Amino acid sequence: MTTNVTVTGAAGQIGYALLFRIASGQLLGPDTPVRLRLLEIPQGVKAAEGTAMELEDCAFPLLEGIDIFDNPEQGFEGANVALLVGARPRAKGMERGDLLEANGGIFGPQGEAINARAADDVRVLAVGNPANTNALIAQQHAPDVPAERFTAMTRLDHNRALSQLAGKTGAPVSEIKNLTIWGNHSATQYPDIFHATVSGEPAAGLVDQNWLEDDFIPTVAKRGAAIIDARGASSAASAANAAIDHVHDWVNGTSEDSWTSAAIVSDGSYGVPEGLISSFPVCSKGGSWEIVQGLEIDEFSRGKIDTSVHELVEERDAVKGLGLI
Ligand code: NAX
Repeated sequence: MTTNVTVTGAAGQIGYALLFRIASGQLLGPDTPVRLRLLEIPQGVKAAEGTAMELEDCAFPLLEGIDIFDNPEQGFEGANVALLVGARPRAKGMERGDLLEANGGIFGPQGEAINARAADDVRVLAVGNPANTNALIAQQHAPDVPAERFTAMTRLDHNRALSQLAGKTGAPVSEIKNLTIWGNHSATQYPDIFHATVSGEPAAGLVDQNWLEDDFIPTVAKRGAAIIDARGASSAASAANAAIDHVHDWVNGTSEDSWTSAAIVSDGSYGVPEGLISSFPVCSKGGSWEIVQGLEIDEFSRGKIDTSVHELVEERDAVKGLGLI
């Protein structure tokens, strides 16, 4: 059956890196035809049309159609997968409250449109920043959609952490299992190696605490800024790749031998307040994310998790205070 995939911010740089991979079958698998629904603001429609022309020129066998919209109701009509990429970036001198408010103006109406128009099985991934809180805003505006269908992306952070640990230990990425990103997709996130293994060995035994605290954690958490510094533009292909990984695993299931990370609605696990959209160690089974339970959290990790979760609580309280949820 054809799957309708709505991508917001389709004319942006992540959109450009994402759409061709969706159309080629990498999002949902080689047997699933897709219909793309590109949602942009009016100023972005012409560029989205250009991208659509290029998509046509690829003659992807799985791509059954492309439609472009500048209003959310039409954009989310029948959506089975909704990738919320378009967001309001932080302008110079913008306070956090202004940023949250501007994004509330985007993600609130999009949540309502998803509630009213999307398919019953819709799965939503917020990529646009602040991703966790944008996902929360959308979720709160979609009371008829099960809350667990709203997620935010920390898979890029997860992949960055895999790659850093692989580089340090000299092992291939495929040998690293059970890393976790906890908390917010922000500089407070906590990449946790204490349950990870490298070729079956506990990762924490292979690296020292100084490297962990002074190198690994800040490198992963600040990688986005380092990319901007080097490239003169924010991560795009790697962000698109992570969005593909997230949705692919959500729909098709994670492998038996490792978990991954995703920001999903908390059920109170690991002391994360219920209802927050926070990153956890997760597996996907039968098309749903499940939080990996029963991990021991030592004092160091507890402090790091609490700091990031506290930031999410503050963001939630701020959007509540602004009347956005
Ligand atoms: P761009 O500025 O290249 O593109 C954003 C696009 O969104 C533009 O075409 C704009 O017209 C469109 N847009 C804005 N408001 C919209 C709305 N209301 N409806 C539909 N479209 C709208 O940004 P890009 O580099 O593609 O990044 C997109 C978002 O991803 C940003 O918020 C960015 O911060 C976030 N990121 C999130 C990451 C994550 O790991 N969660 C990592 C990469 C990235 O930084």
